[in-house]
Amino acid sequence: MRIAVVCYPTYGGSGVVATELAIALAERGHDMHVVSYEMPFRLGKPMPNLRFHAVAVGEYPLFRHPPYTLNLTNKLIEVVEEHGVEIIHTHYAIPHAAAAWQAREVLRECGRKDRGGQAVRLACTLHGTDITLVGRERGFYELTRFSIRRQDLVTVPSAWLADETATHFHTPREGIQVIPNFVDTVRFSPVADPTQAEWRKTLAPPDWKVLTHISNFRPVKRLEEVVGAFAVLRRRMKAVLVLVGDGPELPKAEQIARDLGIRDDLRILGQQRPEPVLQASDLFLMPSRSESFGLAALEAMACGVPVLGYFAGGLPEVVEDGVSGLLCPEGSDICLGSLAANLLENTERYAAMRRAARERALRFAPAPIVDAYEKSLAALLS
Ligand code: GMT
Repeated sequence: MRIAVVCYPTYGGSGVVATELAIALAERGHDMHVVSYEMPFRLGKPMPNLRFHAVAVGEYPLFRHPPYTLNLTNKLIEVVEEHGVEIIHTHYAIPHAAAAWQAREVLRECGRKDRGGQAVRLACTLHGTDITLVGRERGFYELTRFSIRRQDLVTVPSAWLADETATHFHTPREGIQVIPNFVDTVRFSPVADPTQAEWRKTLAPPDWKVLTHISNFRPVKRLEEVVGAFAVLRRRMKAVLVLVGDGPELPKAEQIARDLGIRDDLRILGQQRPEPVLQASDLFLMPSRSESFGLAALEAMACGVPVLGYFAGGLPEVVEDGVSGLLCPEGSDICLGSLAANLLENTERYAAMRRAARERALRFAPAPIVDAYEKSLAALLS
């Protein structure tokens, strides 16, 4: 197959999934073209059949906001015609799904007959806030709904997001395919004892516990509840809270920690490769209320780190409560902190949960999930 993949290049789950999938499909011999405004950060591997096409953004004094969607549409038309692309696979609907639809309309009307672009098929993977938050804003809703309905294939990472899409975007539920996120279980793998992990010494004294949260620190991640849960646990044991990532909620979280007298127990690391931090962690906190899947939680589990979160969004489809992690009623950071402390105090239960977390993550290993994408994309051409 010849596929154009459209994604955001920055740190974030949708870009990671799009890039890893493009690499995996290229390894299977497909001709892959990644289209974005910058080279995605995980697309480091040179391969002859995996190319990156940068979208140059139009600058003109008249434009207060450069019209990126138009530049993207034009780039897609060009890539489809030049490389005989058969499928445009967009990740995150806004504005990618609309740009792909526009490109197809142009190609249908005036694409070169000898290039086959007139028959290009459209696939879109919805990731989360394109449906639960941004896509529902009045300024985006109608076009997002329309362009989702114009796709030949729509996939989502969880049944929960499929239901949300059907309910709020009036898309037939049976037409939405659930294909979960996947994790490289070799790159993300546990160490036998997290207290001996390479990074541990730099994070905490030997007898202290390490709790970790990794995200883009946007309001949807509930950073204040991460700190709240940690504060509950900290009253019962010596521990540090490691924060990896960057984003607008960080100053607020620091202030809450200051008010609670635990600011010195925060380890704010900024953007980091997640693996060494996860390998040195005892628990992972993800108290989002509308996480479509929780790729960061899956990466933690692959490193043998049990996850604590809420019975909310798609997280219960990833974390089995009481087995590979612990889930609380939505919004109860006190519950999260207490359960976390109970678990760390029970050495045997904790060890069993570490094993179960890794076992659960192995169910999301790349091969069968890439198979599912490959099959669904191939069906568009048959
Ligand atoms: O929806 C977003 O916030 C953006 C997106 C991203 O680019 O990070 O995250 C979503 O996609 C990931 C990959 O499918 C999921 O694992 C995340 O759960 C999801 N985030 C949310 O739903 C908040």
